[in-house]
Amino acid sequence: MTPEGRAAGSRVGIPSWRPNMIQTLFGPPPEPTVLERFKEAASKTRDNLAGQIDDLLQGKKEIDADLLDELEMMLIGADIGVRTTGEILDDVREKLSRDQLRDVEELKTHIARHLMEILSGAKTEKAAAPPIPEVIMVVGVNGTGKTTTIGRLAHRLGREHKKVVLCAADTYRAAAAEQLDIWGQRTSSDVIKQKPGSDPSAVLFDALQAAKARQADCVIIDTAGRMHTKSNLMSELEKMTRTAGRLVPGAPHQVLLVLDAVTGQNGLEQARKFTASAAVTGIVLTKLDGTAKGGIVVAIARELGLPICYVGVGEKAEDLMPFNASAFVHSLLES
Ligand SMILES: Nc1nc2c(ncn2[C@@H]2O[C@H](COP(=O)(O)OP(=O)(O)OP(=O)(O)O)[C@@H](O)[C@H]2O)c(=O)[nH]1
Ligand SMILES: [Mg+2]
Repeated sequence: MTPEGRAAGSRVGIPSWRPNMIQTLFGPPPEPTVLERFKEAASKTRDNLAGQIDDLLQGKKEIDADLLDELEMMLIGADIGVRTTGEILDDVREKLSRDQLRDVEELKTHIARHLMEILSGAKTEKAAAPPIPEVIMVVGVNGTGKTTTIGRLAHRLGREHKKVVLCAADTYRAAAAEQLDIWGQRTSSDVIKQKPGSDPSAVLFDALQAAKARQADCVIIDTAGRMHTKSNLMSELEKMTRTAGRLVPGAPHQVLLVLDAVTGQNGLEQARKFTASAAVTGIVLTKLDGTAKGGIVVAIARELGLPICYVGVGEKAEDLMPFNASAFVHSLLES
């Protein structure tokens, strides 16, 4: 019996010991829904937050001051942020004083609504049809998951039959271009690279020329990991941005900052610095599967007003999901 079989069987409520026969009769198991995938990805945060909230609220009818204090600590513990947590609690207290919150179930619904408002408030406007070629620059500190994100994005675009060019502008390490090459092969995307140590803007120049000549739909630029505190490396991003704009009007059309969910609140400071140098347009939050502090998503939307475009939920090609605020909030609060 395969683990896949077990999962498939249990999901549709069918005994798990005959998955192959079930598949033969009824075809492959249904794809998990967006909510199911978010629940799986945010399971650590959910076990932490929803589990704690459920324990706290279990058997309680009344919402008292002690309960609210504990709730406050739980929300902060999940990295939702001190400011946002304070706002939620102020709001709850006000509603209580007006008799607008009667029981613990209403309290939970109220928190969910508040989180949804924050997540839906972040800017999300997107051009109806992307320009051709659409130029997407991917930035972030070391090891956050930039290259893996690029591979997974190329995989998504490939499934939409888009022609993708990957630009190996991380020229600091030879291994970086090799890593991108592997994703290029996996996703049938062209990879444009130069020898290690080359000027990243020169590689970008080549990649954009190639993309135009080959009539590619999209160019995704892999950049070297850099500390947001190193001003020379940050100005290199500014130079790349200027180069892109000279070759393709309006490029880069998207600048995605990749943040590692595990680093929590530290990501906020990175985001502020990268936004200043590289005009970040959206966030990719990776490794959501590896943290109990997924509430950082809320802090980012609240503090930076930047949309969360995608979340990384694993290391495989299909483990990048467009962010869905409603599914995310439900996955956090529903145990
Ligand atoms: N579990 C999990 N691992 C991830 C995710 N995204 C990336 N990783 C892993 O994180 C590690 C670093 O990923 P890279 O894509 O190489 O990170 P990078 O930002 O390109 O790194 P540098 O180029 O060195 O700055 C790899 O082992 C990835 O497999 C994710 O969403 N979930
Ligand atoms: Mg990389």
